[in-house]
Amino acid sequence: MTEAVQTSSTFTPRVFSGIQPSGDLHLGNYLGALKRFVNMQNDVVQTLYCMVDMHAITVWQDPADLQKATRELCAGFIAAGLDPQKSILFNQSQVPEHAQLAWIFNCVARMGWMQRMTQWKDKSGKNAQNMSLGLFAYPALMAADILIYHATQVPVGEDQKQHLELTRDIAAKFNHDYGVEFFPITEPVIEGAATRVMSFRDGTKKMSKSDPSDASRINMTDDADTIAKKIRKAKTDPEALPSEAKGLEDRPEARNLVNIYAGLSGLSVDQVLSDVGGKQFSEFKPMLSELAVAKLAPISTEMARLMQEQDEIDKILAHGASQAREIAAPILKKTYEIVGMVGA
Ligand code: AQP
Repeated sequence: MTEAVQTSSTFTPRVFSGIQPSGDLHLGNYLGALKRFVNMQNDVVQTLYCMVDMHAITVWQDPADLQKATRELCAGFIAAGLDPQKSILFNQSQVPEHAQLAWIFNCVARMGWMQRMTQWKDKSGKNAQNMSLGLFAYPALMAADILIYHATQVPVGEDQKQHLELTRDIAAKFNHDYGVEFFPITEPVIEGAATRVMSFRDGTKKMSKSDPSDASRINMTDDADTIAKKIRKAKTDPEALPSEAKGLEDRPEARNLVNIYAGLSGLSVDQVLSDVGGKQFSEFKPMLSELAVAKLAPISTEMARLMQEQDEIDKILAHGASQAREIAAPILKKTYEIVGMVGA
């Protein structure tokens, strides 16, 4: 049995999170994840943020689109406030240790655990037999993304909570099976008013890159007119806004727009409602548009500028990948030793 090298209580605080370059970065990704990546950049010692291109190919991606989306995502990270001098920014496929650890975790995780994942069930639907094996194994790769850095905190949107729980289960089972305390039991960080931004067309469905309707989401590349038009057309109900949060129960579309206002302004839902309670949507939507344009237009302008400097983006990704490998390689080596791989 291998000796424990580090116990959970002694893990250095480290933040990891990722976003898939599987389409346009949208408002849900921004409020649920990216905006909070930026806040944490200033809070903790080391932050690693990844463009998870290997996750993206679990469903078909046109190669040229994948390249463009990866660079655009990196531009979005930087335009939103991530600083390559402070955070390690890289794309997943440049750090092969993710895939190597994922194989070990494929052998730790159980089929039943994967079958219970709601994202797998939602994405595979009635067509599971035709889905890629990668889509099924997605949460084991996600566990590897996190644990290859011994990350202790992972900022994510609400939809990733179950995958984070599975990451904890994989770490605990590995530690138990091999009699070590090698992997930390990572904490999900799911905070703020907008941890689950919903579609503008259906307040019961998550805002998502893969929704075929572009009107269902605000893309971070949308210009001011497009943002205003999408908010104007967003589905609502005929009632005026309530003055208290409990008045939003059973009103998913109204709740969504109020949550977005709170997320963008930094106010709590109660504070927003104390200002806008009693107003009709005809009055509230222009307020929301103005706020969204003020917060998002500078990001999209900066993204467009950075996209003109692709060599610079590629350099940032390559440099970030080499920094990430410095952390990942010894953790993989130790994992191989624990597992009993000769030559590790
Ligand atoms: N609607 C959302 N509200 C709040 N947070 C969200 N996130 C995604 N959608 C929302 C958070 O963004 C981060 C990156 O997500 P991802 O791109 O890796 O995967 P996803 O959750 O599957 O996002 P999409 O847009 O729905 O992509 P597709 O359509 O390709 O599957 C995560 O932290 C996520 O919680």
